[in-house]
Amino acid sequence: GKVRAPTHIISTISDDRGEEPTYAGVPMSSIVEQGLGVGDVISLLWFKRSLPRYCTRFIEICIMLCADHGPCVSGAHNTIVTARAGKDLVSSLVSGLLTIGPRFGGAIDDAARYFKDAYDRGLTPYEFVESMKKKGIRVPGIGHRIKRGDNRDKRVELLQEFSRANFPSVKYMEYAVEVETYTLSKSNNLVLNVDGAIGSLFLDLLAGSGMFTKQEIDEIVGIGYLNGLFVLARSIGLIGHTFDQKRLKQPLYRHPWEDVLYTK
Ligand code: Q5B
Repeated sequence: GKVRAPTHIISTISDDRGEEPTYAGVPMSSIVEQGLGVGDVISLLWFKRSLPRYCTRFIEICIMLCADHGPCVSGAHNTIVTARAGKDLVSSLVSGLLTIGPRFGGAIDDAARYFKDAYDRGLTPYEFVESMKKKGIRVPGIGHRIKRGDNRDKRVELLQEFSRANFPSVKYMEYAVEVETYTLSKSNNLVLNVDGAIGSLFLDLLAGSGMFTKQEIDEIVGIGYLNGLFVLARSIGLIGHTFDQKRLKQPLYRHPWEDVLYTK
């Protein structure tokens, strides 16, 4: 038989060697002709399969709802300061993206991990939250700087409405809501936030769609795919903030002395 030189790279998601590029084996022309959207492209390139329409629509809703959250959040702030320092688009974008992490936007994977573990082990919300407290870990997906029990996050409500109407099961999200009911009894800022809503609902998508084996779900949650949704979505807003600052010809940003506590 043929002897093939060993390769240095293995790739399984896309191929541009033929007449047209393919995503997970699906030709580009078929994606366009079928009228598929960015949710389908994410399904093919991240999950290597075509997902049902309600799943791809859910992915698209996540992207739209997380695209931006105003100029005051960590990511937009960094991007604005960088753009005003005269840096280029990519520098301004990555400077914002680099703030995404466990406190800001990057709690989706951990929310999915902890909610899944607690639900699958049958922990009550009380047992779950108190065990996290004992370990000194904040519950990922819970808490917000400006959202409150009496000023809920509209994005969370929209995601819940869509999934209650379209998902076969929302057991992980309902568990997250029970956790929120308990945390809100402790403090009014401990709402289920957008990271927690996406993390718990993506578990429901993975477990309820019948498109993933248990082993695949564990791998997706273990590797941590879900922060990718926030990173991808927020890039849209961060690029917008970069253009906005350039269009407005904003000068170099310098933080006012009055807003710094100089102390020994
Ligand atoms: N406490 C988000 O905290 C924030 C607790 C908690 C138990 C918790 C905090 C947190 C987990 C990470 C998470 C995603 C840092 C947030 C996002 C996207 C965004 C952003 C935007 C957008 C806020 C006051 C007291 C303390 C804490 C306790 C707080 N959180 N206890 N579990 N999860 N959450 N991140 O307001 O006794 O006084 O010491 O880390 O899910 O990022 O819009 O801004 O789209 O851009 O700074 O929405 O909740 O409150 O740190 O002063 O805490 O509450 O231990 O108790 P804050 P702190 P004590 S969505």
